[in-house]
Amino acid sequence: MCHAPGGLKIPSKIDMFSAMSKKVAIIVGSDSDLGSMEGAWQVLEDLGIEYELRVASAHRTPNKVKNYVQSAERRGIEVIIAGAGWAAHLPGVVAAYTTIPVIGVPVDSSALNGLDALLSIVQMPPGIPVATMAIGKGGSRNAALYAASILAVKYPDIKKKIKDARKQLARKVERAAKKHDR
Ligand code: C2R
Repeated sequence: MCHAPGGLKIPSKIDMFSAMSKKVAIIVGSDSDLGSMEGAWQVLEDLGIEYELRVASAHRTPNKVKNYVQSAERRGIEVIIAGAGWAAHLPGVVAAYTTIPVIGVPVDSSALNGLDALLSIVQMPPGIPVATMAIGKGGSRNAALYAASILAVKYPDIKKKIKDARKQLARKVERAAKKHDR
């Protein structure tokens, strides 16, 4: 950030470059979802994929959702992950405002433990699809991996990182097998 006369903050060239290189946007319906959703940014950070995170609600801040999604498309975001609990309309509404692929994560924040959110996200009527992950923390990690797979079609370095992560996962299973197989 550069400081111009009058206290104005102007993004430096470096800021502009890193903002442009952000490929994934994560939107959560409430800050109460952050605990369930943190696996998404942990996985993206492990894979070295730039992302941005916003709290915005289709129910409570509909204009923010619309403006943010439209700006994300203009700025070159390539995949959006949207996580919400209860009657989780957020991922579907996000998908309505863009042709960027949207991955929905049902958050287990209600008395129905996320089953309500799962059905709200997965049962999109034909026309505006949302790729739906498992409920909760596992789903948020898979959302990031799925986002990486979408990006890997275009970016060979991301493809290699996914393959390396899978090899690591296999090694973990083998280590456990060595310990327990009998
Ligand atoms: P609070 O904890 O803020 O009351 O939110 C959020 O994702 C959260 O899980 C409770 C739950 O409401 C969800 N929420 C949605 C939407 N906005 C908030 N499902 C939406 O627009 O779909």
